[in-house]
Amino acid sequence: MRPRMDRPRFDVISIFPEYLAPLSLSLVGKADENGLLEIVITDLRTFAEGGHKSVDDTPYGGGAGMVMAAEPWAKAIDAVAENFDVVHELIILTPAGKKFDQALAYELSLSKHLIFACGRYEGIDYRVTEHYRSVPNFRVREISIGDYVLNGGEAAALVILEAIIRLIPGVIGNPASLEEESHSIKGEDSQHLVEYPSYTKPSLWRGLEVPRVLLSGNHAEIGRWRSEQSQLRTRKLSE
Ligand code: JEW
Repeated sequence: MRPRMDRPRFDVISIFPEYLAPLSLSLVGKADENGLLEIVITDLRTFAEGGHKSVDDTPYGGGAGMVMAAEPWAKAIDAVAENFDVVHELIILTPAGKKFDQALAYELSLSKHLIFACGRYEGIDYRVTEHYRSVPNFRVREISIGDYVLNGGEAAALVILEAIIRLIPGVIGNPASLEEESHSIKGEDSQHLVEYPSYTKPSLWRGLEVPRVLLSGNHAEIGRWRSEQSQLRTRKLSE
């Protein structure tokens, strides 16, 4: 019997399943425990053949390093997809992918089933991407978290999962904080405002005072000051 997809499901496939352990902690882990969503980690090596359970091989065309073979990936992806009669968003982490941003986090937070394929070495045989682009009910996205070098997709998957899962209704206690953020989404260009600086008690700490306006209780003035600070910081970033 197919499980009813009454909550979003997140599958993560990796040869380092222990790297994904943080997913059972904090906000994300609590959302899992509370039944708001389901996260399942799969060890790719479970789907490797032979005594060595090898998942990689030398690259066609030569060059340094190893490439992850297509077949273990296809077996793992088919296995996590077969139980669910929904659209499967297959997220392939790769530095050659589309840069992840908040707009993409919102879009992905509406999905019922996300599958994260975390490669290692020189990445995954590209035919995995090509193949699933032609499989019905699959939508394939190649995503990067930024222009820097990582050793594999696991850290990228953790970042993307946290950004998506906190947008799922019920995961964050205070929807007002989501509301406030949604203003920073509009304008997909980099001209949107960054946050103003925040302070808490004590009002004097190591000789540093909290800006006086924040202690004034004048909310109109506080609002103006914060918006001015956001603009100053935004301008500073683009210098
Ligand atoms: C990412 C998956 C799998 C990096 C960012 N970096 C890099 C790189 C790698 C192999 C070949 C060429 C470049 C390492 N690597 C990954 C890196 C995702 C893999 C192997 C990645 N987002 N996602 N910034």
